[in-house]
Amino acid sequence: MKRGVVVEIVNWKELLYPYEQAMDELLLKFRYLDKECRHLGIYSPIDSVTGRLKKPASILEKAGKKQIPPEEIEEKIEDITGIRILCQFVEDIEKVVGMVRGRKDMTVVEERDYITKTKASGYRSYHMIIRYPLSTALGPKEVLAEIQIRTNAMNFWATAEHSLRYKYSGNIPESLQQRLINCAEAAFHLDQEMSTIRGEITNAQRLNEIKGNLVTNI
Ligand code: 0O2
Repeated sequence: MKRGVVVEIVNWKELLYPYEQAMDELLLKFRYLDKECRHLGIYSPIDSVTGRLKKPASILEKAGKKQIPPEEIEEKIEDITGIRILCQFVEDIEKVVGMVRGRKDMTVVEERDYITKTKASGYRSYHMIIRYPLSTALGPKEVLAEIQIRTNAMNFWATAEHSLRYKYSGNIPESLQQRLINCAEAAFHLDQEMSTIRGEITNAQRLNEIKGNLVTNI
């Protein structure tokens, strides 16, 4: 089907509205999970949470690439709502994964571990596809959403590589690609090194938080 025809068939505003609601709700829930851990004085494996709604052009591009007809976009494109959870340390990723698996307000339908199975590009991240129930003005509705869980180092690399992929329309020159692979390896080693002093860092952060709370409570 031609792109112009698809643009006309899909009512984007109507289609995207529940996905925006899902993004807002999930952002709030994961941010509160982090906030609650800090409030209780227990270690939070979450460093920060962001979300994005896939743009119609990007949805169309993916649908075209995967030959998905317009009526199947909602069931087949799993990352219209995208949540990204950043962690300080690699070890925190499995803690977040466990937290997501244990939740009663969402169902995990698929997991993709690009950390153990690093992509050829050098990309590392843990992806979880969830089915998320919404209460909308038109009644109950379920949407799919993708949660990407990665360290700050993995994210630094992925964000830079994503910009380059966009700039070169997916065809990054060979020499640059090799340097990106070198950078991915450096990020991997950074994560490894940071893990070796994890205890020191988290203890220092806890102390700083306690000191900060004492100052604000005066
Ligand atoms: P955006 O702008 O983030 O939405 P496919 O698109 O077929 O490769 P699939 O099957 O939908 O992927 O699922 P996958 O690979 O689990 O997740 C795709 C998303 O993961 C991408 O979304 C990126 O966000 C991220 N990703 C996957 N591979 C790479 C990579 O090599 N480099 C970077 N920087 N990110 C990657 P979109 O739709 O491509 O982009």
